[in-house]
This record gives sequence, C-alpha cells and structure tokens, in this order.
Amino acid sequence: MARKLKIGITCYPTLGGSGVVATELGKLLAEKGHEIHFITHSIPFRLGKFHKNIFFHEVEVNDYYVFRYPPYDLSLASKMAQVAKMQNLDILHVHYAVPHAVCAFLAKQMLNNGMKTVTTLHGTDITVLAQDESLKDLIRLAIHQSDAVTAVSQDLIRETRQLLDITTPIELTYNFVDKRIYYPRDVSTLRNDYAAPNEKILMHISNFRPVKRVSDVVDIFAKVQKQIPSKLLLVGEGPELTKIQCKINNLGLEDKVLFLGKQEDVAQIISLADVLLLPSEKESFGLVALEAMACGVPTIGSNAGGIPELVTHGETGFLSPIGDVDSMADNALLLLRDENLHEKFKAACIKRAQEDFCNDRITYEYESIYYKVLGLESEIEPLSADICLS
Ligand code: GMT
Repeated sequence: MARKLKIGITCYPTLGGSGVVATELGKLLAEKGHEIHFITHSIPFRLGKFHKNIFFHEVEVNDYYVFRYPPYDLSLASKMAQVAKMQNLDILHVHYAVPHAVCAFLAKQMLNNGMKTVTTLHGTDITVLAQDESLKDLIRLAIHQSDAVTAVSQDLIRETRQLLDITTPIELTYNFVDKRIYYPRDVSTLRNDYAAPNEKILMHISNFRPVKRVSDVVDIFAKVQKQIPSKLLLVGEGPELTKIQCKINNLGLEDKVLFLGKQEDVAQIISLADVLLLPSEKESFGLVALEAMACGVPTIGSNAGGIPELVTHGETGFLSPIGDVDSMADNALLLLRDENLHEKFKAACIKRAQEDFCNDRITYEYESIYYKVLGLESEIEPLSADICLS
C-alpha cells in the first residue's frame, strides 16, 4: 500500500473556485488516508462535517498598533512553518500564487528540513496580478522556488509562460467535481417555485466581478425572453450586483429575473437550469461550467481563456467571441427550442464530466505529483482504466 502523506493546504477559504477545488481535494485526499492540515484564516466554507484525517490551523494576524496594514502574509508564512514543523508535513500545497506561493517559499526557508512545496495557479493570480509590474518578479520567484507547479488549463500555462517568461515545468491538472455530489438532481417540484411549466430557465452563477460580464448575461436574456417564455436566475453576489439590478429595472425585466444571492447547495440549484450563461472576459477554467456540465446543463458562453478546454463547442455547449451577445442569444435559443438537441447535449455533458474531470482521476494526478517531488515515484500505483466508472 502506498505511503500516506502529511499535507498542508493553503487557499482562500471563503470565496472562489480555487478555494472550492483546494477544499474538495483535501477532503478526497483525507478519504484516501492522507493527513490533511488546512492552514487558512478561517475554516474553508466547503469543508462541511467532521473528517477524521482533516485538521484546521487558523492564521491569526498580529495587529500591533504601529502597523498601518497588519501583515497577514508574514503571519501566514510563520504559521505554515510552525504547522509544518509540529506536524512534520511532507508537502505544503498552496492554491493561488499571491501571496500563498510566496509565503510557502518563506516557510520553506525558515524550516530547511526537506518539506516540499506545490503551487497551483488558478487564473487571476496570473492573468490579472502578474500584469502588475510591482508583483511580477515576486510571482516569478515564487513559481521558480516551488518544487512543482500546476495550472488548471493549458491556456493558463501558456499565459503564465508568456507573461512571466517561465521555462520550468508547469503541469496541467484540470479542476474536477465530486461525482457523488454533482449529478442531475430531481428538482421537478422545486422548479415550480421559479418558473411556469412552459418557461425555460437560464442561469448565471458568479462573484459578480467585472471579468464575468454579467451585463452581457442580462443582454442575452433580454433577447431570449422576447422569443420564448423564460426566466433568468442570478446566483451569487459581488461588486457589479447593484449595477445589474438597475439594468434589469431599466429594461423592465424585474418580473422575469430572480436574484438568489449566495447559495451553498450549487448542485441542487444548477439542476434547475436549462442552460448556464458564462460570457466571461477572462476565465482560466470556469469551474461553474464544469459543475453545470456534471448536472447535465450545457453552457452558453464566451471562448475566453480555458473555457474551450472544458466546454466542447457544439457538443456540451456553444461558445462565441467575448461580447458577442447576439451569437450567444441565438445559441441559447437553438438549444432551448429543440428538446432533442438539448437532451443530446445533456447526455454529452454528463459523460464528459464523468470521464474527463472526475474526482478520482484528478486526485490521482495530484498524489502522483506529491510522490514525484518527494522522490517516491515507486509509491505511484498504476491508474486503473476504469477509475472514473466506479
Ligand atoms: O480570480 C478569480 O476569479 C477567482 C479565482 C478563484 O479563486 O476562484 O477563479 C479562478 O480559479 C477558478 C478555480 O480554478 C477557475 O475556475 C476560474 O476560471 C478562475 N477565474 C478566472 O480566471 C477569472
């Protein structure tokens, strides 16, 4: 039996897909017998119930009165080193380069005991923050000093190389969903609370930041609802929300758009949708499109970043150039008007999510990276061909 590892995980625990992926990965690794230590400022929101092999170490910031800005990064680095020493961690796996990869580098310097660090790049840590000249060299240093670096799409690898001139290996490790949670739910009763039987449901889920182009979501829906009876469900909160509410009111669509706010049970909610709208400006992966895919919901969106690696145009959704709301509305109408086509897309979505983005395969890939950086290649068991079918 493969040697079990002690793994520290740092991520943003309260928001975003990177925190979701890091937490789900920690839970799956714990199920496989590894010991997982989350080192974060609060309990990761997706952690859920008690898990035998999971521990949480809270990062507390020192807010001594001379500090104008309490130094969270230094507290995190110190906590990482402290936990790594006390728990004898083999690996420290950080998600999102800024500041986590930099802190991991500092912690490793403090320890100097052979602990290895793995950095997973998620998107805006490169596509936005690495554009900032004041951070560029720091991010490059952190990447070079990691024992292994992974990224969640080919497109993100390409952009990291281009923006930061990185020549060292970056491994592709796609995001995943837990197939025990993400599958088409029976929401026939719940659906009546949101739409009449003859109405289609379009859905958008995000953090309502400008990169998500939620205004395009409204424009697409405005066109679709003129042609077929439909409702738009908006899930999440963020800086653009007020602007979007005004736009909906100005267009007189307030009776057709429902705001659900932040929601925990995404699998249940997403199963209500006939299509997911994801017209983002930037999207290294688009975890929500995978969550939708696993629940049998096709995506209508942009071809930004890594979305085309996830959504197969013409099979599991339709992609258009960023900002082309006419094309996106036409594509939505095509799917929503043709039940046979929609059923075909639904089946293709479920199959692709299960086969290519299943939790067992991706967990195996991360484990293999850990064993490799520790020089324990012999512990890597062969991947069984039917790993995702069980
Ligand atoms: O920067 C963000 O948008 C947040 C970030 C996160 O922490 O969730 O999202 C990025 O990571 C996700 C998980 O890997 C990806 O699914 C998102 O596509 C990516 N966001 C962007 O690239 C804009």
